[in-house]
Formats: sequence, C-alpha cells, structure tokens
Amino acid sequence: MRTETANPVRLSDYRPSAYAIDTVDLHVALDEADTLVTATLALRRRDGTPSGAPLRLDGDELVLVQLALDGVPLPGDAYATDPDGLVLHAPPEDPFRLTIVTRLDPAANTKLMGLYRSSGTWCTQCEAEGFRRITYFLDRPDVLAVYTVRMEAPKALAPVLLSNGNRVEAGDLPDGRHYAVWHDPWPKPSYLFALVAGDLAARIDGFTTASGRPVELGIYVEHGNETRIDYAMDALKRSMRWDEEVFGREYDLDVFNIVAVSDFNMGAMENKGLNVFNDKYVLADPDVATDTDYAGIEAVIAHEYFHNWTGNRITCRDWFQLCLKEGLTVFRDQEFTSDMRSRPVKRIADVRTLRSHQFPEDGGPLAHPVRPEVYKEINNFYTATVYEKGAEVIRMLKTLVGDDAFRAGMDLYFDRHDGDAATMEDFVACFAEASGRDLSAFMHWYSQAGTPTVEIAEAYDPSARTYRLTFTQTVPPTPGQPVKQPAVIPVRFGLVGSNGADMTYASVSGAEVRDDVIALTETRHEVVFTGVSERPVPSLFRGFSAPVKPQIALTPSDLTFLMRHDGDPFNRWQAASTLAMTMLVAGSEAARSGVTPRIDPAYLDALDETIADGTLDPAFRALMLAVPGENDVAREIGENVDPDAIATAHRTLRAAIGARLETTLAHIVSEASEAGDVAYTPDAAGAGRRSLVNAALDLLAATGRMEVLEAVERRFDLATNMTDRVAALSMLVHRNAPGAEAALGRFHDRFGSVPLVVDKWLAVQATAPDPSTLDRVRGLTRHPSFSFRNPNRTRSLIGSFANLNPTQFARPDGAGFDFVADVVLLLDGTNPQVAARIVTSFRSWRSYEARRRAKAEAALKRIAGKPTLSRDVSDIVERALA
Ligand code: B3K
Ligand code: ZN
Repeated sequence: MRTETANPVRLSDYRPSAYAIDTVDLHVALDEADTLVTATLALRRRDGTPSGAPLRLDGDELVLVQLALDGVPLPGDAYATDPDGLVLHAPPEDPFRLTIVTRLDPAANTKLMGLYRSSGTWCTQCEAEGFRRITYFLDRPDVLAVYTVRMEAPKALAPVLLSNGNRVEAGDLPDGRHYAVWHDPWPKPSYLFALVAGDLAARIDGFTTASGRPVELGIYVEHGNETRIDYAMDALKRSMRWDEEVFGREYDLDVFNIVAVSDFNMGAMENKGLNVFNDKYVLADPDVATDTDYAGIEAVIAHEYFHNWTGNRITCRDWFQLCLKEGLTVFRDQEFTSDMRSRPVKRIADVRTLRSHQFPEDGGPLAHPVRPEVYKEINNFYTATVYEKGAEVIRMLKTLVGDDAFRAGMDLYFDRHDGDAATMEDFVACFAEASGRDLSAFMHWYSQAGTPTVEIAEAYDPSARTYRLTFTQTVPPTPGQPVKQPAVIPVRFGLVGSNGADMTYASVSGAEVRDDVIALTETRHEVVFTGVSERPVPSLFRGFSAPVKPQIALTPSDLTFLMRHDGDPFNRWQAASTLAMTMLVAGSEAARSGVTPRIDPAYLDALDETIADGTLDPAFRALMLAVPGENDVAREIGENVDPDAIATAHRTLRAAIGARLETTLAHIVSEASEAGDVAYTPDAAGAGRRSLVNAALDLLAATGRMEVLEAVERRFDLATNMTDRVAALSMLVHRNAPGAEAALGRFHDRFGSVPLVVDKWLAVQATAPDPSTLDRVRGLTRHPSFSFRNPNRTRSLIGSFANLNPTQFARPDGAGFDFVADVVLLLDGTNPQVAARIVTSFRSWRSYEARRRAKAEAALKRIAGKPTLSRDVSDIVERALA
C-alpha cells in the first residue's frame, strides 16, 4: 500500500482526522551539513474513532531517524513508512506522545517548500503542505495545536533565531552554538508554522494597540538592505491601525516579525507572528523601487497582517475553503489600499487585474469554482479565481446586504468562529443572520465556475414615461459543469439624464431594487422604471458591482457621453475602455485583411477633454489613457486569435491617440519638467503624477517621432527615481530606439548588483515586441545576473516573456512555446511549483488560430510526455489538454 490519501482529493470526502494533536514540541538543531528535527506530538483519539485505529501521518521526502511512543523507541514492525507518510499500526487507547526524529538537508531543498536555505538563511514555507517535509504530521488545516519551538544553531552563522509567538528563552551553548525557545499560545494549523535562522539585519520598532498592548515590531533583512525597510515598517503600522479602526481587530501577541528572503516561491506568507516575505515585497528606496513596487509592498504587508484574523485566528477546515481566508483577505487589503490611496483608481486597477488574470482562467480549460470541489495538487489552486474572484464575491455580499449588515456579519463571524477551522457555509451564515436575508442562492458564486454574461436590452417609452431594462444572464459551461444555475447579481446603477446628472424616477418593478442596486436572481428580469422624463443613458454595474461580462448595445455617442459625465468614475473609465475595445477588435480584423482600421474621432475628442481636465486625479487620467492590453483584446475576440493582428491594431490606436492628443500630452510632460525636481514621495499623489506623465510620454512615443525618443533618452539619464527611469528604459527598448542597447548597458552597470532591479532589466527585455526577443531571452538565461534557482529572476525573465509578450511567446513558428516548454521541463526537476505557474501561460492555447494552436498543443504534449513529471506540472498540463 503506497498511500491512503486519495488523489484526486474531493471536498465530498472530507472527514475530520481520527486523532487530534494538542501540542507540538519541536526541537530543531540546525547545522551547515544537516539538520535534526525532533518533534514530540501530544496525540489523542477523537470522539468516534475506534480504539486502536491506525494513525496515519503525512510525510514528504523525509528521512526517519527514530520513532518513540511515550519515550520508548518503537520496533520496526510497529509502524510503516511510505513516500507519502507513516502509519502507526496500533496506537494506544489513551492520549500518548509520539516522538519523531527526522534528518533534513535544507541546502539541497530546491523546491523551497519545508525547511530550506535562502542566501545562507534557514527559513521555512509550509503552506499548503510543506510541514510534512519537516516532520511526520497530520498536515491539514483542521488540526490545531499549540507549538513550542526550541532552535539551536551556530551563533556565527545564525545570530538571529525566530519562530512563531513570543520568545520565552535564549542562551549560549558549547562549541559556538546558541539556542532560543519560542512559544505560540494560539492553537494553529501546521501550515502557519515558521522558523528563521540567519545572520540578518533588523529594524525594531513598536506599536501600541487600541487597548494599550505594546507590540514589538521587527523587520529582518539581509545585510546591506537595512536602508530599505522604512516603507514596509510604516505600511505595517498603518495596517495594524486600520484593522482596528475598520474591522475592530487588534493584534494578539507581544511581537510581530517580518523576515525578507530572496528565494521565495510566492509573494509572502502569513505564519503566526512571523511573516516570511519575498524581499520584493519589503525592500524599497526611491532609487531601486518603482511606485508599483511601493504599492505592492503596502498591499502585501497589509494582506499578510490581515491574515492574522482572517486565516490564522479563524482558519480553513480544509483546502477547498481556501477562499475563506484568501478571498476575504484580498477584499480587506483592497479596502485598505482604497482608504490609503484613491478608491476609484484602486477599483479600476483591481478590475483590470481581474479581467487580465481571472477572466482568462474562468474562460479556459483551467476554470474552477471559487471553492473547488476536487484537486490533484492544492498548490495549483492559489489562483486568481480563489483570490481575486473570491474577493469580488465578498464585495458583492457587501453590496447586497449593505454596509451595516456587512460589518455586523463580520463581527458575528469573528465572534462565533474565533479559534475554528471554518467553512464558506459558516461564513455566509453570519451574513444571512446579520441581514435577515436568505443567501442560499448566493452560494452559487462559490460552487459555479465561469464568468456570467449579462445581456441588457433597453427601451424608453416617451408617452408612458417608462424606461425598461431587460437583463438576461447566462453562466457558461466550464470543465465538469455543463449546466448552471442563475447567479445572484447586484447591479449598481444610475440613469444619467441629458444634463449629466442621475435622474430620478417614480417607481421601479421587476426585481428587488434597494437604493441604487438591482438584485438579479433569475435568468431574466424585466425592470421597469416609471416617471422617467427622458431617455436616460444607463450606467450599469457601477464600480464593477459584479464580476460579469455585461453586454449592452450603447451607441458610441452614449459612451462618449458617459466618458464625460458619468458620476461614477469607474464607469467613466469603463466607457472609454469599451469604445477602445470595439476599435481594437475591429482593428485587428482590419489588420488581418490588410485594411486600415478606423479610429472614432468622437472617442479621441472625449478622451482629450478628460485628459486635459486638470481637476481630475492624475492617476485616474493615466488610467483613462491606458487602452485595453493585447491580451484583453485576445480574450474579447475569443477564438481564432492572431496576436500579430491585435498588436497592429493596438499600435495603430495608440499612435492615433498620441497624434490627436499631442498638445494635451506634450503639455502634461512639459508642465512636469518645468515643475522640476520635486522630492520623491511614494504616496498616491506622487505616483499618480508620475504615471500620468509616463503614460503621456509613451503615447507620444507611439507616434514614432524621433525627437520624442530623444527626449525619453534624456529623461532616462536624468531620472531621479526608479519609476521614471524604468518607464523610460522600457519605452526605448520596446521601440527599438537607437539608444536602447546603450541604455540597457548603463542600467545594468549601475544596478547589476541589486537583484530586484536586475528583475526589471530582465523583464523590459523579455517583453520587447520584437522577433529578436526570443534569442535575447535565451541568451539572458546564461547571463551571470540570472539564475533558474531564484523564482524572482525566473518569473521576471520567463514569466514576463510568456505572459506579457503575446506576439513573441505565440510566434507563428512555435519557437516561443517550445522555449517555454523547455524551461518548464528543466524547472520541473528543481522547483515544480514555479514550473507549474509558468505552464499556466498556455491556459488560453485553444483560442489561437489553427497554426499557433497546433504548435502550442505540441509543446504541451511534449511536457505531458516527460515520464517523471511532478504532480504540480502534470496536473496543469492534463487539465489544459483535456
Ligand atoms: N497564504 C500564502 C500563499 C501560500 C501559497 C502556497 N502555495 C500567501 C497569501 O496568500 O497571503
Ligand atoms: Zn493570502
């Protein structure tokens, strides 16, 4: 028998574990050569488990040194090990202690799961199933235990010893070694365990909670990065305060530590009291970090901190409930950013991310519900659907029940489930109770995959003064789910009158309408407004009130009207986007047939007016200038996609904008340079100004005028911050400017020793829409600044190429696909999680035109054909090909 753990794992098979673990005593002896872990688990049979029932513990690539029961070593026939774990055949009837000694080689751990070394620092990553790579355990989120961790290490190599909770003891040992003991009073699942040991620099600060509890805050980084901690520390304090003020949640330990490491598979990890971060989301100063980096740090610091309540104090019963903590925590970090920065700008940015990441997932072979019902490899479900769509679902819940009931529901959830491993049903029940509403149909959002389409027809009857909106929704079939139920869809709306203001009406019927929200619950609703004095322009799904694809045939003049007048900034932006999308789709068709695409002058006029409006937030204006990306257009077209035709349409539209808006754009650029050197501040206002100027320059450069590129090169040389510098570099490289190569060289000369900046240098080159890019990327894999062992480097070069360079990844000769497939096969042997992430860039392969489709399929099949493929990669390629 190899395993009792079924694969695939199904939600319907969930059973509580037969045994519980109340305490874990971990003794970790760290050494250069090897590491010895002694785990003592206090186990007891759960009610209902027959006495003597075998105990099965999870394990992965472990070397067992010794196993003892209540202090007595066990004979070999008392237990059995296999590649997936260990079985104790006949555990005692009464509570017992199991002591397990395992030997690890952290330096050889290239998967970066479990205990590994990153630039000489020992660190851990346990979510989802990494703890079983440290010791045998009931490695599942519903087994909550109190941990005490004693770590020992050579003092010279690891003066800093950290784990979860509070430090209760420390001291020196013989032979230059020392130790520390950490105790975490809060019962937690194994995935939240962490330890860090290394020679790290620290910034120590403090925070006093609302109720007066002092908390020591520490941020630990590799030496040399001490000067880049301030922003993260400030973001942490703001997050702590915000969670108290907005959600009434206080921190609950004496210390909160963050450690930044350079080799990390994901963004960061919310381990109790000891967050471990990819250093990309901690380190910043204006010379090396862009505005986007600063915003990312603020959001990820907040996200991980917010997990302390949504994830740690209340955790998930099983991994199917991942959205319980992730969707909710993303929602919370989005709200935080909205409060710290601009709410409309944040909303537009989030919707862009949702559409570019989640919509293609939902519309392709990897589609799955926000709460999946089956998985082969759980690490492949940390997806845009679970995170971003999961956050949208929470947002809809708030829209439907209203702000007050939402807050009451959250309070009830914290109150009722503190200390629990909970489910989505538990969560939603709190809102049903707080609002008095039946939310059973709302649960379809958790169980049904696919992005609903909502078709809307409108009719105004001037004699009856009625206005009718007919909504028809379709939830498309997705893998394993051919038939769908109608979703509950909140439509926030306004009826915009000819004076630009929202109109009033006498009554409304045909659906539940509360305030400015229509709740669609059926496949079809006819909503009739009476007392409507003129035909309004409908502004629907304001603030993107539901993650759906609305289809309404508004005329171009309706859309330019909304661009100018909609009271909802999101829909002003959406109107511009819709118009641009229509032109891009038509333009791509035109490019295929060799016709020059038509650009609507009324759109350009309305855009010019908006951009010239100095009363509008510069960040908002920058977003208005950003037309849908090439991948967005491909998704809209949906089938028989030709990325080259889309790129042509995209270039043409952007050049037309650059030409028509030249005066306005040039004014924005010159105004900024006249204002001269304002000291850099990474806040929303500064970032917004820079984003507008860079967007303006990029559009001017799109006209292909040489003097613009010369100005960009000067800007590159004179830049006083990384945002402007890397924006200029990218314009030069992506337009093949004469100075591009030299600029790349100067950039590397100056920043080649800062790995996070090297990432930008790699990404700029990998995203150049040029036939030479593939060769360049191949060459860069051999550059001394690059390493496949580092996930950040790999994502910057390979991930950027595969996801952000549509014409070169999908070259018609298939060479781009082949290259990425080679990389996936290579990485599969060392870091399957990163390999699996990269292979998802093939997720829309079926929508290509026939030639590219065949090449992509061949590349996927070649990956699938590798005899020893990891479960991570095989899971994705099998689903992609199914
Ligand atoms: N919870 C972690 C992600 C873990 C991913 C495991 N493959 C970070 C986060 O979402 O906050
Ligand atoms: Zn999270």
